[in-house]
Amino acid sequence: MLYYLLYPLYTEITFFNIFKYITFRTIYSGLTAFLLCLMLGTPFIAFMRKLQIGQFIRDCGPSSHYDKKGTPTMGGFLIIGATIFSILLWGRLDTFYVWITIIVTIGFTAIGFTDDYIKQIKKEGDGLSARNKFLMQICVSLIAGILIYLTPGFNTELHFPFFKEHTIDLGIGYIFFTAIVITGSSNAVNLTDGLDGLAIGPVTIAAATFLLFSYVAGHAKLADYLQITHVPGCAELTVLCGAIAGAGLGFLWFNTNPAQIFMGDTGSLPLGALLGTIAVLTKQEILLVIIGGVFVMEALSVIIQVGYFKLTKGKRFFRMAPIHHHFEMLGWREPKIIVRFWIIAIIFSLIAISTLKIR
Ligand code: 57M
Repeated sequence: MLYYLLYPLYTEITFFNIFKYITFRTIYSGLTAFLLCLMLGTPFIAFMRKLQIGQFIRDCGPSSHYDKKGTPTMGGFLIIGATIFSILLWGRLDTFYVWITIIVTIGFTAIGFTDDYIKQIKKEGDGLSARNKFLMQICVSLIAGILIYLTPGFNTELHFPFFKEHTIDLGIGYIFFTAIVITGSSNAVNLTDGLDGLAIGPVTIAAATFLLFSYVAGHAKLADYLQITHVPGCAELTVLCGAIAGAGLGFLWFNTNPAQIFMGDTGSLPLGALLGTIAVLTKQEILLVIIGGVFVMEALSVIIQVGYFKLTKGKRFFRMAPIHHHFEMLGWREPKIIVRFWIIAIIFSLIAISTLKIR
């Protein structure tokens, strides 16, 4: 919005030329989202408490979670609201990719809110059935996949980190591949959101990492020099990534242990879907496995646990899955687990960034 209002005035007021620069708009998109979460956090928490929308704690979980009962949830409205406000304020809205990410965000926020509403407000057990939730996610993801596939000039080739000369062109299959990436990423973040700050920390780190990749992929000369796919128009996703990272830090202010609010599926589902969408749009679909390494660890731990349980007819590979609960069962205190997972997320991010130079 500000780009259209102020940049054209730079001939009269030279300072407004600054709105042309993505770097400037990214920094202030992040700061705007951060300050919005910071200012609205306390009144939002008070509002949720007034509505008595507090977290239901299942009795089969770690006993350390019992005192979390009643913690306000659906903090995802804060994160997503701040993110969308910031990208609309600081982004260039003539970029189709930005609107695709907004469509995905709204779709997955609606799914997450529906699940939270059934669980936390209607107090009906586990919310949406896994089947219905998955079907709704696939529908939104397929819409995104079709929109991306129909974007003129979009490259349907898969690129692999470290082996930049090898690509696989998926053709129309890219639509279904996109749906798998977005849905998988959404559910992986959802599984990770089981300790204070455990999901929002790596989400913020991943968004900051994609900020770099979208900037490079959106600039022809940089993309050519680093031998990554140039995606015209994806540079504006840098501003979006700045907003996500800023909103993530702002939410973490309240979600840090002991959490004053949880993001709920209202936050975890769209945040994961956003990371998956950005990975596809920046042509870093495979690198998402490294950038989102913590989320992959968490999802894999569940797959291993359930598979091993079935194979051994009742034995558990981990003391409890996802893997953050396993460390709780080992006696690690919550802050220790969280900060160590953040450290791992930063290591994954640095490895992913290193692939820009390794070829
Ligand atoms: C998402 N939700 C948290 C909060 C958050 C297949 C199975 C692995 C599924 C998994 C599951 O139910 N995952 C759902 C994780 C829940 O957090 C809420 O959900 C939102 C995210 N979707 O925003 O609203 C609990 O997590 C804790 N929490 C915090 N701080 C936060 O900032 O402490 C969340 C955010 C909250 C709070 O206690 O209530 C969750 O864990 O459910 N199931 C599990 O993860 C369960 N594992 C399990 O059953 N393992 C089995 C098999 C199935 C793999 C096994 O190991 O044998 C564990 N989680 C719970 N109880 N709550 C253990 C049982």
